Amino acid sequence: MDQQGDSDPQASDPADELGLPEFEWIEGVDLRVDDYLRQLFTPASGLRHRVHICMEITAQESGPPYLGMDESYSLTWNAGRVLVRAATTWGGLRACATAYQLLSHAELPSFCRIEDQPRFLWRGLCLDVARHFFPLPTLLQVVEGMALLKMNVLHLHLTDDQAFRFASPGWPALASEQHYSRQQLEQLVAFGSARGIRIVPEIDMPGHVNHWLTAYPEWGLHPVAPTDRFGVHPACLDPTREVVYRALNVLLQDVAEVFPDEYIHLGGDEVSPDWWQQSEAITQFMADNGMASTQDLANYFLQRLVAITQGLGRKPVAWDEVLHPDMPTCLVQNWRGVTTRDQALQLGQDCLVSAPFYLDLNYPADVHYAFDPSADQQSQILLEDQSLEDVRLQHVAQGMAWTRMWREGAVDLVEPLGGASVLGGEACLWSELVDPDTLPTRLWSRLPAVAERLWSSASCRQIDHLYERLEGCWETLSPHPYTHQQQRLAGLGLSDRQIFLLSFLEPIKWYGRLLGEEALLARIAGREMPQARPYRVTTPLGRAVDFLAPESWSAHVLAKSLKHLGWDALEPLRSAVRDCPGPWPDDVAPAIQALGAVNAELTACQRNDASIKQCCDALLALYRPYGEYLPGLIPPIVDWLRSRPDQEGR
Ligand code: TNX
Repeated sequence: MDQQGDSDPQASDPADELGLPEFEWIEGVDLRVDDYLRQLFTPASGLRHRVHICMEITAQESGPPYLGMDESYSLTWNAGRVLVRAATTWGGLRACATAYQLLSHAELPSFCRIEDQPRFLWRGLCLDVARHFFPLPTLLQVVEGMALLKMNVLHLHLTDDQAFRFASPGWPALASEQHYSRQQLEQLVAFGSARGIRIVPEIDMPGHVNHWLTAYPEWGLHPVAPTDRFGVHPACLDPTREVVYRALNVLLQDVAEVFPDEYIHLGGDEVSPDWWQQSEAITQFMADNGMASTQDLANYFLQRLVAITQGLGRKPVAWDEVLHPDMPTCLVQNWRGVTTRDQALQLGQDCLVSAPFYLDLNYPADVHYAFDPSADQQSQILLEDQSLEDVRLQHVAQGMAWTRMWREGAVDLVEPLGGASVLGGEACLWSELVDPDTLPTRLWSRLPAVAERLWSSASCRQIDHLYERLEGCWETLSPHPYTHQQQRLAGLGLSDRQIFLLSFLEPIKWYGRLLGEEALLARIAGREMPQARPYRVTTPLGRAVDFLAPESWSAHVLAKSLKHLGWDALEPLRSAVRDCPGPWPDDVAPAIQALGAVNAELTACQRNDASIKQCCDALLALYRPYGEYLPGLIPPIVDWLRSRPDQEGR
């Protein structure tokens, strides 16, 4: 690094002289970028450096963002001055995010130069706004955070069995009581556009339509009652009736009017074949049209739907269940394990990778980060298998192994057909167990890791520094996920000391919470038991487990200080356990007791009453779910114990 700026008085300005940055435009102001700069760099943004920002953007774009927009930029930081050059508005926006991140750091080199461009064109977040409703201000906050992470697609899963969040003028009875007005969606689209983020709507069909059929039963086969349960429902559209396609034409036209994006997501996931198989009229229709299976029928539905979508001048996206040898051109979103990506490419379909990026599974950030959307299938399968061995996922490994059945039909891809490619990927946050109040810890805790995977080069893999970089991102995101966790736990009436102890716990992983023990075991045994699931749409999400981040940050901090301080690092934890303050909420108490047992094992080990090996074994035996809680502090303590030089002979 060039040290020439060290003597520049501006770079070493004392804090009391920090003012707003000065902006300078070379050749014409790009209003969108100028607006973003002024939003980012306000007196409230707590900048630690006084700066002069000079922008040069060659081509200003006036329309909404689109797939393939040029997001490249260069940024030079030289002793208090930032010079940004970008070919387009989009690169200018990304440069603003980088400048903001850079300048939020306390320590800066006096000089640096960044040449930057995204690796993938599609860097999205799929947010399920159907199972739980997220009001417009929350969505705007999500877009704001995504922009800082240089993401560019917010995919809104607008409809599902439980609710329909889009108001279609053509079919007014579809919208649930809680839905977005046209004006709100336009506001969202406009804000996305201001930040270079496309809003892609999803209307999920022909399954996941229970709610639709409560309003328009004539589009299905049987009457249905509203549902507040999760899991696959039998309700399905009737793909043999023309009235259904006429209705969908109107509906998608209404959607296209509000959302300018080139793509519309048509769903297509988890279609229960029961209704179709049981209907004489449908089986007759299949026989008449030479369809051998309900997959063929689903593909017929997709063909009709894609034709409607194209008729509206739009392109279709659908979940990977739509894979079929005769499928129409459709961007495929992979979610059922890693192998559906290559099945899509083999069929000549472009693909989005999502399977490794499910944020609702409560996995640690590094697990997501390890997956590269373009890596060869064999190495991805290996990673999937390795995660079954990951000690942090052991408690759900049996359930995760169940997903190996998704590998059926996997292909050995030699060359994608017709130049099909991976356009990028999306993190997915399904909201059965997420509402606006629990969103910040669920989303921001790990989204930056996926965002970096989708933006940065494949060679960027420093897992060691990942958590430091995450911390840097959280400082700029609102709300900070761990501050939010503290606040919400305090809101439950818990004391500081209790919150300190709780912060070493995590919610259990995979679908452990959503399925509950009974339904989880039934699923593993091949007998799905939706009626045994513990949660419904109406179950309040207000217990400690709902506010705890998926990954214990206190455990990370502990891991670091163990390295420096050794046993002393454990003292705050151990003293908190010793004067374990009660009372505890019933659901938390067993996990807190487990922390007591952890403390007892550590005490025995420190006094040489137990060997390090015995202590590690005992700790790992304690590392299991206590209800919905997992003592997240155990793996780092075991790692530290095992790394101790004196372990031999003990
Ligand atoms: C499967 S992922 C679904 C969603 C659920 C999710 C979590 C996908 C395309 N479909 O309907 O929310 O599992 O249970």
